[in-house]
Amino acid sequence: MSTTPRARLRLALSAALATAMAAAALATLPQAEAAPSSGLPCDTAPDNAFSLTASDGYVSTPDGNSIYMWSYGNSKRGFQLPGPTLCVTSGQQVTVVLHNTLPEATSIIFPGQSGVRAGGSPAQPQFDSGGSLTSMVQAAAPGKQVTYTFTAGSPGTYLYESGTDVDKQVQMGMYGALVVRPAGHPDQLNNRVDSTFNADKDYVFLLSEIAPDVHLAVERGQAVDPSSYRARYFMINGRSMPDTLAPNFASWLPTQPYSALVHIKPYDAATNPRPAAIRYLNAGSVNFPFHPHGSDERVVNRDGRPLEGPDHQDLSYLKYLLDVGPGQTLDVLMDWRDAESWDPVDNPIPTQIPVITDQDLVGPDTWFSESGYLGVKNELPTNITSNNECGEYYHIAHSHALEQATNYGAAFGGMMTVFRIDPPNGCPTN
Ligand SMILES: [Cu+2]
Repeated sequence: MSTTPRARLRLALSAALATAMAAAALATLPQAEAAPSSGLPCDTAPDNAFSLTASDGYVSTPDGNSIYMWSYGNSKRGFQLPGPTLCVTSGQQVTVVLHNTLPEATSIIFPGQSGVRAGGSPAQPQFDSGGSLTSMVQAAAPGKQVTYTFTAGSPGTYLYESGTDVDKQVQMGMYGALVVRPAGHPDQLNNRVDSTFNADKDYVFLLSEIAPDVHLAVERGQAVDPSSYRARYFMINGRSMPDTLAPNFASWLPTQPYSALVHIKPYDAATNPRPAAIRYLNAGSVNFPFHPHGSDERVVNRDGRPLEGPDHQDLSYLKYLLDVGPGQTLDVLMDWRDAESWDPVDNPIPTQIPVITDQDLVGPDTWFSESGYLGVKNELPTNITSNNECGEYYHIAHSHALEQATNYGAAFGGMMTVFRIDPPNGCPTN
């Protein structure tokens, strides 16, 4: 999608709205004070012993719909979509106890981890007496529990998801992210020094899709008709645009706690040398071709493995459009650079100010700061109120399969968010 002034206006209005909503949520919600408003809220546990409960619940979509889901919740907090982001360190022993409150058996598989045990035995596919596969791993019957253990493997990002009736249960929402950090280097994406990032700028983008007819059938206790599968909602971290911009633990999204707003500052060799980390995961059934506008990203891990040769040659690569395949994870480094070296005196690159009718598109408020350049706000026209706080940039980031950038067909929405870049010296109000 090109960034016409009109498109930029729409998305930036949403971004400014999200900023205001973030401030409101921080003022009212106790758990938001503990978590950053954007970025990765990790679930950690003493001895890495996690307790998850498989349960049902509802999520909301920006068009006012509400969808029946199944998911994994932290047993103390309850249902959420996606499941909690579990953060552990490579080489540590991890225990996950799964309590099943669903009406049918369910389980967890940990793709990319080796030596997984379930109930004390090696994790392995399960068959009925007739030899048909019933589950890819030992499952918990309704009302029962099962314990999985493994030693956290190669640093990187992994899906965890249901291994039972996979097509249905994963579509119903049975997925989450597992982040494995390098021992001693929580600020690296892998064991390589060149994967170092700004530890305060660590983001998870768990991509998924919802086919509402499947959810309605399960809610009504009816058989799922595979031919009725048609994805209508596309999510980042269980939310669709513009909900993706709301802060972590926003009170109005009680079962969808994770933001997808990226909030960074420009690269600066002295004051901001480290890139942000973004961890892409695809829990859906089709490719999600995702890109942020304005910047390439450097892919350093794929499926929890570093991109390097047999002699540790660096095989990471810069990419504009990341085609994230089903079940795949990509860990990337991302920074934003002032490519044109703008300077208000020495290099005042011309910029085109949108005409006033475009700025007025959605009422008397506008995002535009009357300057095309980071950190500068010019005088605003009469009767114009700026939602741009301090001359910050907003870059849209979205799936380039444009039906995935909709809410039930209505553009723009779906698998879309915003990267916010504050001026080098920060934003006084944020
Ligand atoms: Cu685009």
